[in-house]
Amino acid sequence: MGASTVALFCGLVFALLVLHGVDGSVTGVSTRVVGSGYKLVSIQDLKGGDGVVAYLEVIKETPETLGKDIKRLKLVARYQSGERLQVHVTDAESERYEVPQMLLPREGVESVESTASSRKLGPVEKKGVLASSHPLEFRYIAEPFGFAVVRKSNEEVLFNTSSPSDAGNGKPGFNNMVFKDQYLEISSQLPYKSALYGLGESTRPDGLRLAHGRQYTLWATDIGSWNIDIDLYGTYPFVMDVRDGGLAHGVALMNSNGMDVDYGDDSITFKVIGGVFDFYFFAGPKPLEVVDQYTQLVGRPASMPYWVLGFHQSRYGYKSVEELETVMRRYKEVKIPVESMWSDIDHMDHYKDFTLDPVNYPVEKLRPFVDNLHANNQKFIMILDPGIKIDSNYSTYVRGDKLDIYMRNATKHRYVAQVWPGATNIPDFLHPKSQEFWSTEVAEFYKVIPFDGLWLDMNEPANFCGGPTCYYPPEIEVCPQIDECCMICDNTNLDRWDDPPYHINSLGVHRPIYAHTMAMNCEHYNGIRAYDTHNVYGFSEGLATYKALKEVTGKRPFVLARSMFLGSGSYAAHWTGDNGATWGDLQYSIVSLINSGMFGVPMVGADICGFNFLTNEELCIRWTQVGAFYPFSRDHSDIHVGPQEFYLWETVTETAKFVYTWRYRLLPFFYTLMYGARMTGAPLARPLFFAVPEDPRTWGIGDQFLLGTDILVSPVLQAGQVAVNPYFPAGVWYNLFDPKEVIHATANNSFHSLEAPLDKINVHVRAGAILPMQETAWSTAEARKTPFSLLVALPPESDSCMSASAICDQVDIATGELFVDDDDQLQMEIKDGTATYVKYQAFRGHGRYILTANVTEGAYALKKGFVLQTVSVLGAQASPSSVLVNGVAGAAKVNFNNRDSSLTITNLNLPIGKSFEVSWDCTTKVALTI
Ligand code: MIG
Repeated sequence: MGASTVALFCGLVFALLVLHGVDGSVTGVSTRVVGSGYKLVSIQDLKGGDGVVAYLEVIKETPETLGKDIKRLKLVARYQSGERLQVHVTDAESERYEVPQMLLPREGVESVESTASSRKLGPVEKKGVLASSHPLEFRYIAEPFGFAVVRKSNEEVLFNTSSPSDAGNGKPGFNNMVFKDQYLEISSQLPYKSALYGLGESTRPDGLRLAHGRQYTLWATDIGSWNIDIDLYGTYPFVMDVRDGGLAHGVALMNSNGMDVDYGDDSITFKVIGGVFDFYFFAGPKPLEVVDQYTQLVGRPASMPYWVLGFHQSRYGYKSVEELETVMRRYKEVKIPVESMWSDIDHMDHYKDFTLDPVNYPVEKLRPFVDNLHANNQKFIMILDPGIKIDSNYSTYVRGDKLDIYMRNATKHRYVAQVWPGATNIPDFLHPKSQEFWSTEVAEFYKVIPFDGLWLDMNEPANFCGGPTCYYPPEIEVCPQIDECCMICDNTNLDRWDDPPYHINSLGVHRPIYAHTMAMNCEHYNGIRAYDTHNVYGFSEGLATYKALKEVTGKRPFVLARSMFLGSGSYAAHWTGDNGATWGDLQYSIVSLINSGMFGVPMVGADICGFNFLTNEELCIRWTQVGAFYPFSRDHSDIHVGPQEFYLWETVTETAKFVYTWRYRLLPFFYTLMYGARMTGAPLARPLFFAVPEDPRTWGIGDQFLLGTDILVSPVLQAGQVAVNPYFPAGVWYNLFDPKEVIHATANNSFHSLEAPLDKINVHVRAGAILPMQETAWSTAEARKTPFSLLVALPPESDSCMSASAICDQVDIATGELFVDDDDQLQMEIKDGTATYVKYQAFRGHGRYILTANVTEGAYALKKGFVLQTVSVLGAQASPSSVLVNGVAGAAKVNFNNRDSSLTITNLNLPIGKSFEVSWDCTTKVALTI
């Protein structure tokens, strides 16, 4: 592969609209394939006028090292609802693999119909293809063919596959879309040093923004996430792009083949080893709108049961049911609530799915343990690996064998992988009968142990061997080393699937892609190869597991999965895999959470205190402080390291008791955020640039996160550090734990240095927020039964509106919301009888503060007897002399705390399911100053 291509652009093309930065050198990663690209031979409007269908022909073939060029391509560009533009390019003559519709249902392009009349083929289509109401515009040039996506409101070019060589910056241009059977390449020009995000999954020491000069490889890989900058478990070909001024858009490439994405100083290049180009452009322009538009396409995040928000304890290496009991007892002794116990592969009989070890985890002991958990409102989650041990005495295996749902190799024999149980077959979750298989296994096992959720590991899928030729020599009965390959593999004569012409940069060493997974020439029931579906294997297992749980329990399922893809978040939550107990891993965890949220998987957490390597007290203290604010909060560790339950160190215990008390009080807030995620995709944990995209200083902040819009978490992430200097969006922020500490941030005064002694984490609440809360308890179910309260964070010194003639009583000064539901219902949704939604608003004017609740579908909350008892107001001035509840004085108790200027109104007894109004007069003090 040579440097870059020759582009015979003259000055007349639209591409000139995008001349950005002129300096800077060509970065190393962007080696592009030399080619002359394609030319447009015909283009027609789609019936309905929402786009075009075009045919392209290769101008001059590129060298055949990576295979022959596909001669004729068909391109469909379509404006879609949801502020989305699709650009789909495939072979004009024959069908190619695309992400299966059964996983990700979407409008196909096969059925598009064009109008009879052709568009004129000028050298330049200056106007582009207009859909009048759409915020984006598709433009193209005919030869060499290139397209651009333009934001109409400001004419900004968001994506541009043509880059003139004479752009004046001395850099070679590109116009060489390459389209071969096993190699697709396309580049887009970007502003110099653009701000991009996304392209997961990997661990990012560079921070939140994608780093110029790096190559991001997307290939589902079973490798510990303590390894930085390499392709991890999941793959998300999705980019968010923030431009000067703060306008954001998104780009998703709906393609599950392996790919390298090169990010240069002023370009991005996708190098994909199969499938089609199926780009979706999301117009934004707010970051949250991008996520909204993206999750409209790939699916909204899965609804979560309430208990998922509790604290979870897990460990690989709990030796017996007795040990589980001890762990639960010790947590109880130190008074830390544990919502659930997790069971890793330890409970299995020789690591076989859906079995119990008869010695250490016999059903006679495990079942009472689980029943007891349930009696205490606690939960039990069990792990599953996809590999099914080949064993004719193993009923699960036999049933799968009968249904014939296992993957086959190129010679149509069952493919044999080696995982924990030894030789296994791998279920084909695309097989029409695989759902029946999986649902049956889940149902049978559920009868034995009524688990509350399933945890999917090893679903890249992992294989301790790998490649097309591995077999067990007959003399080997049991592997001497359980997690190392003990099959014989001779991977010298590989076909073009196991050894494709282009080697993606897997693990940073261009290792063969069959390594550590099934052979690439393995086939699904319909002949589709693992080569194409590898990156959606985890998705397919996640979907099957979700459906199985739904059928078996009849309730809202909970699935936690490791290997994910665009859209997996509709079925599963995610943990960041095998991180390490290092300060670096603690830091990177925040970027990983934020990224997962952007990918449509907002229920996410990292193993608290670290999975791999021995943790230590200081690290575990800090990690616990942050982990209590992760959307998904779980302590999990490896069998090879010592235990790390919170009760093992007094300091960790103390800090955990403090932060989890707050987490449990905030459960209604967290759950309402999750409802928001379900409705609009909005992540729970968000980066600061979501709040202040117009301030470029926020673009790189990856060591703090917002929960929704109202809580800002600014943790210590380094050893020995006892101060932080976090960024605050302009406004007033109260220390959540000590509201006398008030931060006044302005655009010019954003960073505030704060003390952070070892026992303290800085968490702030935004003035303008109303947080719904309850009381802490031993479990989320018990917490749900406690009285509700509202934390109303008012901007302090509320002044100008206090005169009787004030005009601002129409504008709320604080808002919040609450969603409560019966979480046995499949989805979180406002529904008569099973869910209630309340909007809270605070106003001021005419000398009074007014807090209102507006209820939608109150019946559920009324039936449950949910009651609001207390309103705590931060930023109050002094004690009010009259508090009216629905216009009536007297009932409530009022207390003003001088120390932190907080006002507590309690004994309210207001049903959550009924709208209300509480008001109090502003103080003489303020009134006099007006
Ligand atoms: O090969 O099941 O990421 O959470 O404890 C290791 C044992 C397999 C990897 C998972 C980890 C889990 C472990 N698993």
